[in-house]
Amino acid sequence: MIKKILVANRGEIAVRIMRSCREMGITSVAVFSEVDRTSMHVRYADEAYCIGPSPSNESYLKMDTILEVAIKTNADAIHPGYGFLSENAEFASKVLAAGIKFVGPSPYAISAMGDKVTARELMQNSGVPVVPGTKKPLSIGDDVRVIAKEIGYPIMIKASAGGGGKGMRLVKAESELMSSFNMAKSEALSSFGNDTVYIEKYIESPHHIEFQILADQHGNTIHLFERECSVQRRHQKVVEETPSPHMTPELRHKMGQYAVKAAQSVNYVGAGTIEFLVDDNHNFYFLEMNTRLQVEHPITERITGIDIVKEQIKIADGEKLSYAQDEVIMHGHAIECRIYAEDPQNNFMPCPGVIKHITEPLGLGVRTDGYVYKGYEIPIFYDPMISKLIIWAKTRDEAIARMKRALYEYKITGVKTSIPFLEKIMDTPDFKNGKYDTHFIEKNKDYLEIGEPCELECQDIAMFVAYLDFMKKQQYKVRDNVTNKPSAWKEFGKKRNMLRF
Ligand code: MV4
Repeated sequence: MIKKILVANRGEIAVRIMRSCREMGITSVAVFSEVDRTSMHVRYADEAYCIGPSPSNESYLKMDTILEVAIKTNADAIHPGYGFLSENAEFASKVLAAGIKFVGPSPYAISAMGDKVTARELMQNSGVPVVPGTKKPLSIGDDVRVIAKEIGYPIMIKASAGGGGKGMRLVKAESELMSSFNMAKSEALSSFGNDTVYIEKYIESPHHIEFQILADQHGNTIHLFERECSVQRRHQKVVEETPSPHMTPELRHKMGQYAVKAAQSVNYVGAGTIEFLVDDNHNFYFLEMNTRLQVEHPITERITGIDIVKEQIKIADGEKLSYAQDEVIMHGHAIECRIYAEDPQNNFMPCPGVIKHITEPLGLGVRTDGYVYKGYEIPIFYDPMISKLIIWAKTRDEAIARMKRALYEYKITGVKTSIPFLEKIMDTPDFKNGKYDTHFIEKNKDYLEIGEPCELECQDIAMFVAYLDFMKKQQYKVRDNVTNKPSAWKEFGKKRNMLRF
């Protein structure tokens, strides 16, 4: 029985994982870098240990240090979250070798899917449709020109060790082929220490649709429907929704079956995601598999009612899946907006700094998965995503209206955030109509321009006026209106604050 889990991560996802641990009666252990001493995951955890200096490669990526903490604290399992060591097969092996459960798939599944050429081969052998392209790794003797011509331009050259858009090159004509090919190879070598590349036909205006998978150790594999992830900027997702407005029940059924097949081809265990490109004619192609919990998992949780982290932990503990495929029912519509500490008016530059004020939206159908608090300083060392706003409603239109209401309520000062940009997206006709693909942001860039800088200044001024008003009220003592003595609530509030922080 898993009684204690070390969470090898930080930020919102570390808190998210610990929340499920708490509900399951599992003790949580946090690890943190020097700059993260005051971070929320450290406060939330039952125990917390410093594992080194602030740069990730001196702390959150230190496999042996993290393992040492797990062993010393008697943790039964390690949850890697996303990013950092989550898709590192060597780490998964080391965890297992230490007799600790890894909340994730086998090292074999991680490395097979991490190598995109191997993943394509596995899929083809299982009959899962892949993007037309090279069947084997390109080798020195191959005539790249002939291969590219056979596939037909435009083509994409991708790094086998890449993924998520890293080390990708679009080639429109043979004249650009060799220089792009050589650049792709040397880029792959310097970024991933592996210069293997492969070629795919370029799919012009695809949708990026992924399926959530759950698989237990007893051979049961199910999917939890799709997520539409086409709203991206520089290969970073900005808005995700489920169900996809591009989906039909027939296509969902077909893609769901292939997603399950894809996972079964590597004897997958745990939560995973199968990414597809889908064209306007509903042709779909396997793109890659992510062998971890994803940032956008909460929208799936919201429409299915399934706590994916809880399922991950139960699976790692050897339990059978709690649901059969026909027991997984979709209810309503969910949208997630990722809130970044970035300046949308200055080329989305990361905007680290101190949170002066934060008010989070509340009310029916609203969830926020965040970790920052008033007075917290966002470090420069990690991802600038500070929160995820997850909205549910019965219909897509209602979900968009509710998202706009929640974005309106979301007040963060001290740092610039992507909130005004997200509000614009919710107002864009192509988004409102559900008629968008991976080129959405580029196509609508004039519409998405944030025109009124004074709007942001006004928010600051409004917050300052509210603050002055608050300070004025502070001058009056809070009194019990019956006895006229200082109210006991005041003392109670102080005690609670001391206990919590
Ligand atoms: C593609 C593609 C079109 N054709 N491959 C980008 C992220 C990574 N997961 C794979 N990606 C793509 N691969 C072929 N053969 C389109 C994308 C793609 C994309 C491309 C340009 C701009 C935004 C994009 C968003 C999602 C996917």
